[in-house]
Amino acid sequence: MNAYLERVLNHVRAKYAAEPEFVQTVEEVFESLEFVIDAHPEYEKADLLGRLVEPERMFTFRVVWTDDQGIAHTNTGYRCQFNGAIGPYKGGLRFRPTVYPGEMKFLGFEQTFKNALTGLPIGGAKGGSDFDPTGKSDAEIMRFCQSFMSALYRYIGPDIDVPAGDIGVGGREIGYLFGQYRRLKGVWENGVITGKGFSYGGSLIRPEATGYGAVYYLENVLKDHGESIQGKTIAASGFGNVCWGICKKAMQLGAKVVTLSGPDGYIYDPDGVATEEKVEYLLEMRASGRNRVQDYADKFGVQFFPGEKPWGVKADIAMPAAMQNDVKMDSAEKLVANGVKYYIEVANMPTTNDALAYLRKQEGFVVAPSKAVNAGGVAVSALEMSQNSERLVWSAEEVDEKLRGIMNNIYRQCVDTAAEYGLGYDLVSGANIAGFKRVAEAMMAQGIF
Ligand code: 2IT
Repeated sequence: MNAYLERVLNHVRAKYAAEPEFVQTVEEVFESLEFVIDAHPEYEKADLLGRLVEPERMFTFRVVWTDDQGIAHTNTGYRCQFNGAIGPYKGGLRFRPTVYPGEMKFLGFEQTFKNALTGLPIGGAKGGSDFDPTGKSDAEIMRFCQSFMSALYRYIGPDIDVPAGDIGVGGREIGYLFGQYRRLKGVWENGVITGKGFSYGGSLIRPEATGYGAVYYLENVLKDHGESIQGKTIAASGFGNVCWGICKKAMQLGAKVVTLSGPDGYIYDPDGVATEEKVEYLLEMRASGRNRVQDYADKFGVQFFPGEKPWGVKADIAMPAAMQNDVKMDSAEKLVANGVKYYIEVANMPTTNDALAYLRKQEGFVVAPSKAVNAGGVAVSALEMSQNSERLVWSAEEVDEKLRGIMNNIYRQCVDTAAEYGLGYDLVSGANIAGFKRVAEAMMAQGIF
C-alpha cells in the first residue's frame, strides 16, 4: 500500500479504536485510493488525507424532553459537519438508541463521497441522537424534535448546513424540526431542511427518491449485463422509507421484493410486496412506531422467521436496505450459495469489510456500493433546495426524470472511473475514486486549512 495512505490509515486505527464503524469506512474507502494517491504526490505535502479524515466541525448538545407523564428525559444530540469543500454541509439525522460519535463520523464520511458523486454542490454531514422513537406518542416525538432543534438551530442554515431525515426521522419529524426552526428564527428560510412535506416546501418524489434511485441504479447494472429487471426477485432487508421506495419502483417495473426485515426477524412473501395495498402497508407499519415486521406477516398471511435475516432466501438480487453491518460473512456465504448474482447495497455501509471483500471476489457476482446506489435520496434533497431557492415547484415527472438522469450518471462515473484506473468492472472502487477525486480537487483548490 502507498506509504502515505498507510500512515494516515494507521493514525485513524489508533485514534478511533473505540469507534470501529469509522475505522471501517476509512479502511474501505482508502483501499480503493492506492493508484490515485500514487499519482498525486502533492497530496502528502498538503496532508490531504489527514485533513479528509478529520471532521471540519462536530458538536454534541443536550436534548431534554418530557414524556406524556410529565417526566423529564435527557438525550445527547450530535451534528458532524464533516466536509464542506463542495457545498453547504448536507446529510440526514438519525434517531436511534445506538447512536454514538463513531456512527455520526462514519455516516458523515460516507456522505461526503456520496454527495460528491451526485455532481451537485453539497458537502457531507450527519447528525442525530441516541433517542429511541419506538413506542413514543406523537406528542412525545414533537417535544423531542422541538428540544433537539432548539439546540441545533444556531449551527445550521441554507448556506451553512442542511439536515434531512435518516433512520427514525421521517416526514413527521422533519415537520416538527422545521416548525421549531421557523419559530425560533422568525423567518421562513428556504431550504434549511429537506424532506419537508409538500405543503410547506418539500419536493415531490423526495420520499420515494432513495428507493427509486436504487432501482434505477440496479437497472443500469442489469442492462450492462444484458438482463432486464422484469420478472426478477429481490431479497431486501428493512421495511422503512427506503425499502418502501424500492418495493414501489420494483412493482412498477415488473420485479418483486420477496423479503422484508425488522429488528424482530424477517418475512417471506413469495408473491412479492407487489400490490398497492402491501406497499402502502409499509408506511402504516412505520407510522405505528412498533418497529416490528411481523405485523406484515400477520396481515397478509405469509411466513415470519423470528430473529433471522433474509439472506438465505432464493432470489436474483439482494438489496440490504436496513442499517450498517447487516450482512456479515455468514450471510454473504449464504447469498452466494443461494444463487444471488447482484448485490446492490442500499443502506449506508450495510456490509462488513470482510464480507464485502468476499463478495467482490466471487466470479460473475456484481457488487454495487451504497454510497452510489443510495445517492438518489440526497440528490433529490439538493433538488428540493434548488426549488426552494428559486421559489418554484417542479412536477413529479420532472423530479423523477432528473433523478433518473442523476442515477444513470452516477453509475457511468463508477464504471468509467474504475476502467480509467485499470481496475476493470469494479463499481466499489469506481465510486470511491470518483467521489474522492471531486472532494480532493475542491480541497486542494481552496488552500490549506
Ligand atoms: O443517507 C442519506 O443520504 C440520507 N439520509 C439523506 C440525506 C439528505 O440530505 O437527504
